[in-house]
Amino acid sequence: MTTAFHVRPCIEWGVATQALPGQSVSGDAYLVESLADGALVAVVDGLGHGDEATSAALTAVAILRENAGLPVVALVQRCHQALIQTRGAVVTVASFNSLEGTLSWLSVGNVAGLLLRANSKAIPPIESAILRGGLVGYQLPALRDSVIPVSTGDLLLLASDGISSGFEQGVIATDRPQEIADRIMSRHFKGNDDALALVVRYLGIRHE
Ligand SMILES: [Mn+2]
Repeated sequence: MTTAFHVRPCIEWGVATQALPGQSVSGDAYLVESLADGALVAVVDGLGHGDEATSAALTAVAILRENAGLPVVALVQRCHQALIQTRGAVVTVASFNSLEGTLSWLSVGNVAGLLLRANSKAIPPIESAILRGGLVGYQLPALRDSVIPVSTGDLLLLASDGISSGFEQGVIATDRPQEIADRIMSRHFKGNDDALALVVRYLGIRHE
């Protein structure tokens, strides 16, 4: 007997974006890409704003999409090579592995990354991506990913610096990711920069 498993995406997600007032395009961009045994998500903030920032951010997103199955360190290295001719960008990339139940993440610059644990007794209840100074396409710090266990229901929040810090406060973790992203934007948009909030809930392995 052969059994064909259809594996559904291991995440659900929502995103909210807002350009700097007066700008028609945002220099912030994101990626959500399903993998055979996981998913890659990222938020990219092109330096400055306007068309050149958008170009840098979209170049990075294209590289991430084309190479989504690679480890996050290799992804950032490839983005760096591709962005040398651009203004550069800051980026946080996070790769879920649903076979191992892990999240591997890496930040260059100041795109905030937080993982809110579904288990209210988890210690710590919130994990933060380690933010290292640098600019992809210009100057990379030493690249090392962090790998942490991830459990069904855990909530990953990625936010560009157009979102004020403390944005995780008031998040109702049981809400739909799109509702959470919209509320973060309405409450924490600074107004002096492009802003993007990506909210991802890990669902674990789901066969059907
Ligand atoms: Mn920014």
